[in-house]
This record gives sequence, C-alpha cells and structure tokens, in this order.
Amino acid sequence: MYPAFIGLGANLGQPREQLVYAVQAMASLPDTRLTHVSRLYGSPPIGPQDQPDYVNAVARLETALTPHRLLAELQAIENDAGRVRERHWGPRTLDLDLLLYADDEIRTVNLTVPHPEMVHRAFVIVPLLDIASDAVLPNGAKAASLQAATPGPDLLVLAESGWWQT
Ligand code: ROI
Repeated sequence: MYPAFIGLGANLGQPREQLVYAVQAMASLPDTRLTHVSRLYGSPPIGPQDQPDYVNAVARLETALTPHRLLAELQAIENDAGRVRERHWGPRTLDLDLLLYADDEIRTVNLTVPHPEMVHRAFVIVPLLDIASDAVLPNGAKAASLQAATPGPDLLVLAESGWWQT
C-alpha cells in the first residue's frame, strides 16, 4: 500500500455536499483505505475572478492502485458528481487532484505528480499540513516551510475535521 494525497475543490452546485460525496466515494475505492481528511476551507478563486469562492480540503489514502489507475478512479468520481467544466481554470462541480503519490515523480501526458501548482496554493498546503504536518515533497522540500503554508486572511476554516461524516 502506498500513501497518496488528494486535493478536493468545488465551487458550483452544492460544494460542501460534493466534497462529502467525494470523500465517501474515495473511501469505497477498491484496494484503498481512507486514513485522514483535513478541515474544510473556503478560499477565493485562484485564476479568473468571475467565479464563486471555492470549498477545499485534502484527503490521505493508502492504496494499492497504481497512480494512473487511481487517477482514472478519481476522474470517474468527478464525473459521477456531475462534473461540468466550462473552461480552463473555470468553475467546477468537483475537482480531485492527485497531489502526491508515495515519493514518486511522474511526468506523463495526463498525469504530473507532484501536482505542479500545489506548492503555490495555500488552499492545498494548509489542509495538507492539517493531516501531515511533516509532509515532504519528492525534491526534499518540507511543506511546512513553503510560503503557502502561511495563509493570508482569505483562507477560512469552514468546518473542523469530521465534516464529511454524516
Ligand atoms: N481556486 C481555489 N481557491 N480553489 C480551487 O480548488 C481552485 N481550483 C482551480 C483554480 C481554477 C485554479 N482555482 C482554484 O482549478
């Protein structure tokens, strides 16, 4: 089994309900265990500003699925949640990003791990640190030492851990 961290985001429909759905769906994946889920955060959009604020979280899995198989399963969950995506960096019903997979560095056409933008994004790094305060990237960088680990005032805690358990 390998540890994998997944970034969750949504800003259309019922964002919080979609994240609850996604956590429960990931917990049901074959050969996979859900071990940790961060607090729930609210954040203004990075990228185009003419879209609603996001709801974000990070989850930790232990999985025997390969990275590409896990990616396919995450995309199936996005689609089952009725994902619509109007434009690049536009609003979405549910976004599941494979952030980290063990200590792997992967660069293929449809999958890049670590997720290339994660180190710049407080809405990823802060929830990651909730559940893995000692997280280290494959290049040796400590997540806790990144600038994005010190969030601005616009990253809100919407709910404490356990928000996804109904
Ligand atoms: N902005 C925020 N705050 N949260 C996200 O999850 C998010 N996801 C995206 C883009 C459009 C880059 N902006 C985001 O894909």
